[in-house]
Amino acid sequence: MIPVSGFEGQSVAILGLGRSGLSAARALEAGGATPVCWDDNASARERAEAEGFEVRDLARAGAFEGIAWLVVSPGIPHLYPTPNKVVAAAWEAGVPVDNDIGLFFRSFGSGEWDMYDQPPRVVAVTGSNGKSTTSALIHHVLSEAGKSVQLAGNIGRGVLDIDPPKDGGVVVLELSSYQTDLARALTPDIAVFTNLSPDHLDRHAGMGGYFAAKRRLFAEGGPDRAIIGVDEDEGRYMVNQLTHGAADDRVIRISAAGKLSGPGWNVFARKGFLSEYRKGRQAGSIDLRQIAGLPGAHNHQNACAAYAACRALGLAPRMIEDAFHTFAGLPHRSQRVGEKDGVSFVNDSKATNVDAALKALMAFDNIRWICGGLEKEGGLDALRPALDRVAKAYVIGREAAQFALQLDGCAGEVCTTMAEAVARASAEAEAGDTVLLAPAAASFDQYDSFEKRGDDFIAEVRKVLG
Ligand code: UMA
Repeated sequence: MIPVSGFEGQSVAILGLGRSGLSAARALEAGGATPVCWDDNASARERAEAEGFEVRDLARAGAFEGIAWLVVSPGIPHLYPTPNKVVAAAWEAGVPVDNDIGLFFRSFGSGEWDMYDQPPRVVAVTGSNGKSTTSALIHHVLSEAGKSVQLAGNIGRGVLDIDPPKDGGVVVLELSSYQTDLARALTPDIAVFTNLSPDHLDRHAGMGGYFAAKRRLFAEGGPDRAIIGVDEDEGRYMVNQLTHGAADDRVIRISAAGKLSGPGWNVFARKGFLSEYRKGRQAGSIDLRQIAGLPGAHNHQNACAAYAACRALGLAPRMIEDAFHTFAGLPHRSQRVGEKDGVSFVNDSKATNVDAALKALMAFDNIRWICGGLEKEGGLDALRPALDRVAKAYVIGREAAQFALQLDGCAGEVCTTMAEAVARASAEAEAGDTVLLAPAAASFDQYDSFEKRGDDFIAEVRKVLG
């Protein structure tokens, strides 16, 4: 745990008692503060009480008396579509609002580091898609290289839960837009921006607000080194804002869309090969087609981002390449579940939006595509370029019929349930086909999370595999 400093003897309110809220409460207490906790869910409150924390209804009049700071969980709206009433009450009472990420950055440094040869460093990864895989891949490569490395953030572990870093240690943080938007301190050594496509628009009042939230990670005085995906205008804009000229190598540009040139530091994937150029000279190259854990152009972009981060940390190209070969991938992201009679089964339940589903589809041919669920804003038109890869769509979800109507570029069947979709897709699949779950929609109409949806797919596939 990283004890939170700066609040000794003060009361700090915590709203939301899930993974980030409870770890913040523990870390505040360890730093000498008194956490005052609230969650709208009674069982979450009971868990906090069982740990001995004070629970107080923070929406009650006068609840903020004597409170120095408010820490809000990422899943709780702090501004749009409307601010949570506790957040609004903190504004009214003049209490600064923050989150566990802000507390982490203000508490991370320690006096003990004076004795270290190499101060610990933080790599923070954000972007719409690929940030979990990129973060996990950086973590994997650094572990293989023998570094002391920890992984936390949006990937599932509260950032304050990590152990105090060792001499030369690295902390890799996956950060969502919810987290970067509210944090009052964001000072990673290296920051990565993978890509940008519409997501969570209700929480940011549209695309401008969503981009602004992610950009905070690169604000003035931000990271020593920025790694930026330049396949969208927003990435190119940010590179321009951060550099003092084309040769400025504090920014590493990455692309999975084609060759990057110029005198700066560039890493790109083209025709399955990753290339690194610095000052106009080639510094490294990897044949990504041989890396089983990173299939498809979207994973090649993740590979470029992770490679650049590891190079910025001083690792040799050969060491990174060797570690790529042993990366098993993450569950629910291009996850190979098995194969039977020449038919592959792949779980990409994490493809909760259209852009992620498009990338998943572009990684395969002859696809038996399981899709559908709670549709996000913007419709399905962006999927069109991939539909000629789809042999047939098997649509799940409560609104499956409505979803299927929008897929007029390929054959489709309304299946509604996962069991039906897997049974139908596997019955119709021929050798060489891939049965791919890439829903292009959230899971919440039928499941608690995309993980549960992916687990259901795996359970149904196992029945087929026997
Ligand atoms: N709650 C309220 N009032 C509300 C809403 C929620 O009291 O109006 C309470 C709930 O009852 C619950 C708690 O808040 O007890 C949940 O807080 P949370 O949703 O922020 O969840 P945590 O368990 O703290 O998990 C958070 C991240 N969740 C979200 O951003 C929604 C986790 O990312 C992250 O792994 C974890 O912190 C540790 O850092 C998950 C996620 O879904 C994976 N992220 C989104 C995504 O990837 O798309 C952004």
